[in-house]
Amino acid sequence: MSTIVRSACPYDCPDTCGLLIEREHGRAIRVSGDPEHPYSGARLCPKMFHYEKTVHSSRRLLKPLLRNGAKGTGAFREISWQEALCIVAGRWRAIESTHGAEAILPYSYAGTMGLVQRNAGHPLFHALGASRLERTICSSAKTAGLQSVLGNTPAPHPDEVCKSDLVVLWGINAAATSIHFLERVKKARRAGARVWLIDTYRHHTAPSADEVFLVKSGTDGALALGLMHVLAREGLVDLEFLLRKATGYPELARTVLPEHTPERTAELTGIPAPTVERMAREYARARAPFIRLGSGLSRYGNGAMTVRTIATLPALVGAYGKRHAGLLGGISTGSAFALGTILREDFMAAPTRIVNMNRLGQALNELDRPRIMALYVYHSNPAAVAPDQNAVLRGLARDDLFTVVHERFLTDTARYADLVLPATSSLEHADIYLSYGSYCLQRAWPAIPAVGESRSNWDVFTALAQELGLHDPFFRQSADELIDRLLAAPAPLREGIDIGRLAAGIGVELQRPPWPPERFGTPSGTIEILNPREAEPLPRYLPPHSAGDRLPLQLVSAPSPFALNASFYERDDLRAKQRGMRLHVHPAEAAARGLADGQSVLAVNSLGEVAFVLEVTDTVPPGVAVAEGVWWLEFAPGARSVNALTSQRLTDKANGSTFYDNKIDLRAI
Ligand SMILES: Nc1nc2c(c(=O)[nH]1)N[C@H]1C(S)=C(S)[C@@H](COP(=O)(O)OP(=O)(O)OC[C@H]3O[C@@H](n4cnc5c(=O)[nH]c(N)nc54)[C@H](O)[C@@H]3O)O[C@H]1N2
Ligand SMILES: Nc1nc2c(c(=O)[nH]1)N[C@H]1C(S)=C(S)[C@@H](COP(=O)(O)OP(=O)(O)OC[C@H]3O[C@@H](n4cnc5c(=O)[nH]c(N)nc54)[C@H](O)[C@@H]3O)O[C@H]1N2
Ligand SMILES: [Mo]
Repeated sequence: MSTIVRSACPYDCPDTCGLLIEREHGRAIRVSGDPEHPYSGARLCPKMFHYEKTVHSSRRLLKPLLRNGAKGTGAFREISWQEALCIVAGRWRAIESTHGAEAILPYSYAGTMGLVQRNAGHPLFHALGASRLERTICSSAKTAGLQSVLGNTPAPHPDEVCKSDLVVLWGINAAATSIHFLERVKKARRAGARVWLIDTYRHHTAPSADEVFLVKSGTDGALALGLMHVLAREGLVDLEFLLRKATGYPELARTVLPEHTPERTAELTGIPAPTVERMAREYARARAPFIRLGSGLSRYGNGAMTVRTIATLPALVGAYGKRHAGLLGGISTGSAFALGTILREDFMAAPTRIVNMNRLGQALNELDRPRIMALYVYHSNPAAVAPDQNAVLRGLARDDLFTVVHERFLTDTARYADLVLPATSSLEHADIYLSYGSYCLQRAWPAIPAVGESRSNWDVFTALAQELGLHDPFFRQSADELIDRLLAAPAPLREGIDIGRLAAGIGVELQRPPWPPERFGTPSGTIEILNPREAEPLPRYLPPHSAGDRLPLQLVSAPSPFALNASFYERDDLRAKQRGMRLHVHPAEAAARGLADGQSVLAVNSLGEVAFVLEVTDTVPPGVAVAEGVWWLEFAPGARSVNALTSQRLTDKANGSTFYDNKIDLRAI
């Protein structure tokens, strides 16, 4: 007899879907979308549709493993949890006494997004006095760009898009990364809206758009300025709105916009001047133009400024003052909880060193005083996902580095560990989930018992705390007790939520923000086109890092619909759908090099060399090479995957990653 229980998708995706799990004899046998979930409903993506294949994969780690061969080779023997915890505590205490606790570095990101499991390590590492990780691999530059103009103004509810008449999908492959938002866009389209896609190649979302505009990588800021130039020149600006709700338009119009003529815009972006003019007119004429902004275009040296410039555009036509219009970059509902209750920065005796996660290669190889002697990786796979893979692997191979990896699978990172600890999947532990693409909140209880001897992040960190002799009662509570404590503290965003449904494990909606906003969340309460607190008070065009690079092809390493960064590569079915680790280039680029579809090729730059299977396709414009997915080395055609070609350089603000801002050349193998 099977039963159906509820759970939430734990992955780093804006949708955070509600799940129904069919359970039989302690195993998940079927996974489907929860029709009662207010945002995601019954449909699931191709990855979660068979989540049970991940949960019960024959690749799951079942016991703690101790290395008994060279690093990277994957040679381990099984040990008990008690031995494992004792080894970690012993090595950390020894490192602390010879090098200081800052020689210990935690490394985690977003393998699970639940508030408790994701942040479970912070209290322990703060209490130890370990180095702190600056977690800016994803979209910190995007956040900084949006904040510069809009402060902490809440984003529009995603349902607003349903009644827009012009939807601009700007640098977002929604068919891969936001399928439930795309459903809403399709609804708007059926009601007559036009849909534009502005991207670097024609991907899986292109069929859902009426028009696709391909920009040169990293130049979207110039496109936004060009559109604003035309709006200003042709009197299409809503001056009355700007006067009431924004500051700095006159300065922008006087000093920045004049040089961004359609001709100059065409030179910078590759979009023809008459098209720029037409886009501006149609955007201005729309009743409710709605921009959904992705994150890819912020992963460039100019990423924060690009986002800031795009965020300025809707102000010029008064779109921030209308229903069903404006801009949605991401939803921030962290204030629904007092996160300090989990993060416990107060456990730090004094502020410790901060290490940027995008520069792990540099940190492991070069950082000094103290040198990093212990690395603890949990729900992240830096050997695959971090930039400059050659530097990361060189660091991980250091014999004097004590590395612990807490994982569900023997990932590329786990292969370099001294000690591997088996982790539960989301179906096996408790958590509470916010979303960055909707206003939903969901609590989840374990749906099945832990697979093998796997343990949750929370359980491992509390066990380690005991082993290390940390006696604060904080470390003696269960994940559920911590969740109860979080829920007990009131917060305006949670007012009026359906407590009964939350307790039943059903997704509930937080308070909907008013849209359009009455007042903007900036110090002046207006849209700050001119922001006096910025080093650059006005938006302007900054070129990407790679503008100065002479190699011929821009490398765009974009999301795959059949993976999530380096997650889901354990799945044979999903890897088969990707048909191998491919590099997509235009027929002209292939012909110029005498390369044919399906051939093995080598992509090269100053950082590394990566073998791919070539895919020749006119969905990618000349001058661009697209690699979808972040492949495990185990399944790569050569010894490296895409991040051997990406650099550790950071964005213009907020120390973000620049994954897309790299160039390569290509040759036959
Ligand atoms: N299936 C799937 N779902 C995912 C992920 C995944 O890898 N696969 N990743 C998850 C994660 S971690 C995140 S952060 C979110 C969002 O994940 P993101 O990686 O931010 O993905 P998107 O927002 O869809 O945007 C990426 C798009 O930006 C485009 N792009 C790159 N450079 C430029 C440029 O210069 N200009 C323009 N206009 N476009 C550009 C790429 O071609 C791509 O289509 O999705 C999450 N969901
Ligand atoms: N070239 C290139 N590189 C990229 C990107 C790109 O677009 N191109 N995208 C970047 C982005 S946007 C992001 S957000 C990062 C993501 O980087 P990561 O957060 O490292 O993401 P994943 O690759 O999903 O790896 C997560 C790991 O966590 C493990 N895991 C899952 N649940 C649990 C758990 O409960 N406990 C423990 N201990 N482990 C668990 C999974 O098995 C998986 O191996 O990658 C970045 N890297
Ligand atoms: Mo991300």
